[in-house]
Amino acid sequence: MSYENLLIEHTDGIVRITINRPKALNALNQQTLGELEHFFGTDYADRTDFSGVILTGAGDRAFVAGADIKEFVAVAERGDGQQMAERGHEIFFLIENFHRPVVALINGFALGGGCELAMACHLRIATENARFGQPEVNLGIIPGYGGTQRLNQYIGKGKAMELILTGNMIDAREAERLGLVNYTLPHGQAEEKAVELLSTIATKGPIAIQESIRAVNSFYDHPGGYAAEAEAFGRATKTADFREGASAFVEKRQADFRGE
Ligand code: CO8
Repeated sequence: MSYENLLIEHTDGIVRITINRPKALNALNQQTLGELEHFFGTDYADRTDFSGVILTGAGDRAFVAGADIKEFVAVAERGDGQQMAERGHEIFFLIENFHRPVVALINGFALGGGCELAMACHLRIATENARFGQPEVNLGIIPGYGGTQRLNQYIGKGKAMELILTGNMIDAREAERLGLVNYTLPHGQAEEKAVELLSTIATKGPIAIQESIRAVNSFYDHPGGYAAEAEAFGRATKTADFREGASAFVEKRQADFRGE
């Protein structure tokens, strides 16, 4: 499979993946999700000729600004929101359980599915202009790619609830203070830090690294929460509020929610 929306580069034993849709602030459309699935689930699933992955977004404005809203408006017509969320969960589990460490290099907006993608990675390094949030309520829906589960894990229920219910964004320093990112650094230094961390990890036993990832993840192995999220996401995408929220985004206006 050739990649349309992912740039893949090998340097010094590290694979850099750049999500390359800068005009849409690197929003995750189905093609991009499929390519991530192929990279982590097939292409590189059994390869051992690299020590880790750096995942980032093209340009200097966004890591990933969420699921592609213009594309998923059609979910309201098709009625398959739950299945879409379940598919996203499976792809993000591939990243979370990948046999080599994956560092998200967050170089701008990490919103909705973008924040969820960063949280599925093993480590997160933010540049100083990075902004994080789960703004799905602005669209009349809820996080659907694991945000209701993983945000709790990183920052605790109280702050996770606040971010999910308000849709507010936080900056990189606040994200670091809350434990959502490992480091916040100026642009040039952030990538160096990612390389430094992966280089340190590369000197350890690869089996120990793989088993550590499995064991740490097993602490959070509560599939019921993800199923509940997918069901709730599916219900939310069947509402008039979602159609209004998505239309308002496309038309660049404030949404008028009726609770219907
Ligand atoms: N999807 C599609 N296009 C997007 C997205 C997106 N998520 N974000 C930005 N864009 C596009 C804009 O439409 C715009 O395109 P155009 O130039 O053609 O008008 C371009 O990127 C630049 O964006 P803006 O002009 O809006 O730039 P601003 O600097 O004014 O604003 C923001 C930047 C604040 C990031 C703003 O673009 C924004 O709010 N984006 C949406 C963020 C958002 O709501 N993300 C969550 C999406 S929902 C989600 O992720 C759910 C995940 C689960 C889905 C499961 C099943 C599908």
